[in-house]
Amino acid sequence: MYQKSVRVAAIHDLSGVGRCSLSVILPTLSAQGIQVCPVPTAILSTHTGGFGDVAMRDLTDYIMPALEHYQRLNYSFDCIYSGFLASKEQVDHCLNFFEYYKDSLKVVDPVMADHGKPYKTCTDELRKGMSKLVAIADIITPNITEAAMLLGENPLQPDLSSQQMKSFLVRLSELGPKIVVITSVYSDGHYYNIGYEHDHSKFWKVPYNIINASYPGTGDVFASVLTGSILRGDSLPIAMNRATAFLETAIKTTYSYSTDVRDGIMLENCLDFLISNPTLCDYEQL
Ligand code: PXL
Repeated sequence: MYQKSVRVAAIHDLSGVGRCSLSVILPTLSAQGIQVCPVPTAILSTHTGGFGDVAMRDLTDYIMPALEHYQRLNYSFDCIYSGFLASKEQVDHCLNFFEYYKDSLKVVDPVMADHGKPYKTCTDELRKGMSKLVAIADIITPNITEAAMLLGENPLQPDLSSQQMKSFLVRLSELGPKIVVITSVYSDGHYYNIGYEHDHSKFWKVPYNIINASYPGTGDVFASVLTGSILRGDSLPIAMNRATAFLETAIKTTYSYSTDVRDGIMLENCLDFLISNPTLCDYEQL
């Protein structure tokens, strides 16, 4: 019997080395039983985090013809999921995707920055464009630096109280998305991924242990596991739990091998966790 799989159009770059963007989004969602249709925004030899001069081909003029082809085919997607964009023009192309597939789940990962600093490729215009995408999204998944940038606050955020965490979540939701998840939030000696569901007025947090290394691509993996989990019907706190637990496993596995951090997390060693899809319930209310 033919079983239709859940299908996602993933609008992200393809970086050859460094395990980020489509290189991790494809296996992560596939292991969760989701079909990924990549719409590459750019092709890069490596990510932009520490490998020196990158060979890059900007694919700005590819996205609209790809959308037009899918329109001619009357092809459907259950979810449109955008991330790293290579130019400000790509914001409008993503908006066209989101507008055409208006009944699909709209996930925007506003990839712009980390650890208090914008990525080299993040211009002021791209930052403004990301706010437009956030405004039409159902779900957004910024890290704390990106969350602060979207709200016009200092990208370097200090220790946050529960009230401040809730304020971040609510103010981002007021920009448009009904579900907001912020990663890498530091509060009172612990790290958390935090979330908010506007429709249920519920706040969630999932704590995690931090290790002394920072790997690229972890935000992409987090957002992909979260998206896959929600598309499979999990609740928001369980999806946050699954994404956090998977990353904790993958990061600790990688750290044990003392690899070059620029190579990212050893995803391929850990995919069994996503395939077996264990029952989880380790979340807290914020
Ligand atoms: O993981 C975010 C990301 C995506 N794509 C490219 C990047 C980065 C982060 O550095 O450089 C090209």
